[in-house]
Amino acid sequence: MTRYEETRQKAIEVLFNNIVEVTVSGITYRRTVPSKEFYVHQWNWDSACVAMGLMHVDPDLAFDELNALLAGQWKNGMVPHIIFNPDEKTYFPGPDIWQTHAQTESDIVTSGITQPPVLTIALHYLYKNAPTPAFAQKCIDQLLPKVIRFHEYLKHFRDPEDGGLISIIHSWESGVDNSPCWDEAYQRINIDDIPQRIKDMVHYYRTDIKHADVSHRPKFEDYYRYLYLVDLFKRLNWDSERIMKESPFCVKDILFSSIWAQANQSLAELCGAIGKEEERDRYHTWAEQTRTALQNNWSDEYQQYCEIDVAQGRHEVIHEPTISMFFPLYAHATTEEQLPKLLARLTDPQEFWTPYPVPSTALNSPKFDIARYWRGPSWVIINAFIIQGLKKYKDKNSQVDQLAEHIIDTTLAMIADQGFSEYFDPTKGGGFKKGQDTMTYGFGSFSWTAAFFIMLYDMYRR
Ligand code: 9WN
Repeated sequence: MTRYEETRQKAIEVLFNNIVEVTVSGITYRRTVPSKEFYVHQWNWDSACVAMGLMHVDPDLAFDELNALLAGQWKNGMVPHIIFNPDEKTYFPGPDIWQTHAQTESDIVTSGITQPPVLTIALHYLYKNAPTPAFAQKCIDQLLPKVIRFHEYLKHFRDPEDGGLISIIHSWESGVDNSPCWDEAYQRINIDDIPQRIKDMVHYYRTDIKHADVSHRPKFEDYYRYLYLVDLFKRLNWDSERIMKESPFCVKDILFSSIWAQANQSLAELCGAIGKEEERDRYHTWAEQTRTALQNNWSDEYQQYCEIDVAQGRHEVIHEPTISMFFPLYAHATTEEQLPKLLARLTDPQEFWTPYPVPSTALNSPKFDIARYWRGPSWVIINAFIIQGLKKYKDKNSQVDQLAEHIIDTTLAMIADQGFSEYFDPTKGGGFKKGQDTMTYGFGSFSWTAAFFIMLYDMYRR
């Protein structure tokens, strides 16, 4: 067996080991947790990525993963970012903090915000690779209607201006929780104005730093703000319209919107494949609209796509040098003019072209922090999206395919050498000494790291 075949085998073990069965109101759901070391519930975009990886191993497990995720859908169509396991009490903030019971369609307990709609892309992946016509039909009958409702929710509540870009109301929705992108927007929530009871709650209940190195995780000030928003939304009775108007954090997110564009593209193709032409055209139009909006958010001044802070009627450009700027590649939104400019940044060794790319924040940014969560380390999920984004341009620019191939090599090597960590030191590369240096951060035996190893290996190297 080759080294990568062995790693693939280990990846399958990681995934199988992270599968749990949860019974709610007599129905048993089979789903994967991101890591048993800390993330003991089901997360939205993690599960969507895992479902695609599982599709290469056991399609029924892939189906169950999406089915369990969509079972937590809200009455208004939102698919929450966490579907809780009521038997698990260690993760903070748990269901008692969110108090969203009245919002779900079932007795399943969830968080009250969402995450990038990778799940639509996953559903399309399951459908395209269905082992039997019956499997494909099950995807259409049981999952597609719920995914359509999720899209209608996002369009209606998160793009009320109908401009194509999605607003997020909490940085947890972006998936890149403490990215420098959010620093300025969060400054608006003055730490001194946050009630002491929220700070006390964070100090008393915060569990992540009991399990992980405190220097790898978001800071206390971040957590105060995260929980301040949760508390506010709860006081607004989880009314999406009011939250959009009143939240001090509301940002048009490039990463989320890029996934949204591809999700609409996937949904359009899926609807087209089953003869739903009206729906196909509708979601295709949405995909196009978002691509145009992303293109228009390119800034010549900052040489990147920029988020926009739109909280309470503002319109302020955010231009932090982070991996979010590469996501329009995945949306297939990057224009011929923008492409070389974007690639110049990706391949700059001072910025993103490190021995183990792609660092979540540019190396030369004053905000780069080698070990802290989304402020420096390389994440496999991000690499996987950037690789697939670059691959969309391989016929347009000869350099692009080489870059994608390089990131595939480094990503697979990083996992084969270092294991299935949550995130990795982007700088060590060849200088890494086995047994002496550490390159891995966050929690171990991580599901999406394993899932993407399987996918990237099977798609590009097997
Ligand atoms: C909050 C599960 C999730 C990922 C996110 C990642 C992290 C949670 C946390 O873990 O967020 O949602 O507690 O830190 O930032 O992208 O989905 O892996």
